[in-house]
Amino acid sequence: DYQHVRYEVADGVATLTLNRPEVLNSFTRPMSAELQDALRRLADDATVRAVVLTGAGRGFCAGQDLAEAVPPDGSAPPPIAGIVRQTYNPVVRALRSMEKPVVCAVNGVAAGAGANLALACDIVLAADSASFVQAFAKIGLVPDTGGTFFLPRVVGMARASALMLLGDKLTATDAQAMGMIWRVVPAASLMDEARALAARLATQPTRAFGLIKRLLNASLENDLDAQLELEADLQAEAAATADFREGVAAFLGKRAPVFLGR
Ligand code: T3D
Repeated sequence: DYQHVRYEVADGVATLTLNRPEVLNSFTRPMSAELQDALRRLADDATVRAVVLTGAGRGFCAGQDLAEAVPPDGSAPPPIAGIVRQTYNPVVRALRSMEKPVVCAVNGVAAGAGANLALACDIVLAADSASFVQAFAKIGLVPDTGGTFFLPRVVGMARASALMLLGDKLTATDAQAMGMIWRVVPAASLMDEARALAARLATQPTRAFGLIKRLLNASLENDLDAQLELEADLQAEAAATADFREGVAAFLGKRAPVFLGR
């Protein structure tokens, strides 16, 4: 029921595909609205225990649709602060607060907001043909979509600065080498690998995964004492789950655990 996002669920795994391939899945407000709606649905759907985010066609996402940002007919562009707050910020928040793992399958170029969308996901796989571009400064903008928050934390200030100031295209292999993404895979097997990874995650203790995400989010800003306290609190939540009881019983019984995600 979406026009610009494909939404498929099978065996506990949801696949969201940005679907404007003719413009490398660049973001319009309608596409973002659909993505936000899809992410809300997934967050609330207990049968979904892992998510794959990818793009249709040869690109992953080329960031803001520049024809929408600066209408070719000369009409006034919409106010940008509002666009960033309504189009990008809620997507980043939804990905980070989603209490289930999101695997990003970067199938091609990820530019501007598209590059930073990938950084907001939990595990990033990229096709060997994919690339990452902090394209913003090339058109006189600053990075958004959480990029100035995540990129220096992920690759360090020196690399983040050069990537954002120069706007050079980074190959998937270089992105992996600098720790920006989890793994590069052959383009032909990207979706199989991403689905297999998500399928594996979907059989694991989903509640613990949600709590791990909460801890990792908090670790980006907490000091050690606050983080130790939060670990104690969330460990209590994890230990109260049926999956914890099952994990221990399976270990002691020398059998494979069957986690139900609760
Ligand atoms: O402004 C605001 O609202 C604030 C929010 C900002 C967030 C942002 O993301 S700002 C950054 C916006 N994105 C960019 O500046 C990237 C622009 N695109 C590119 O630099 C290149 O297209 C790529 C490096 C991504 C890929 O290059 P290439 O050579 O593989 O493909 P291409 O030929 O440039 O693009 C293919 C088609 O997609 C082409 O259309 P055509 O000629 O076939 O009709 C191209 O115009 C279109 N396309 C690519 N990116 C965008 C786009 N159309 C609209 N907006 C785009 N961002």
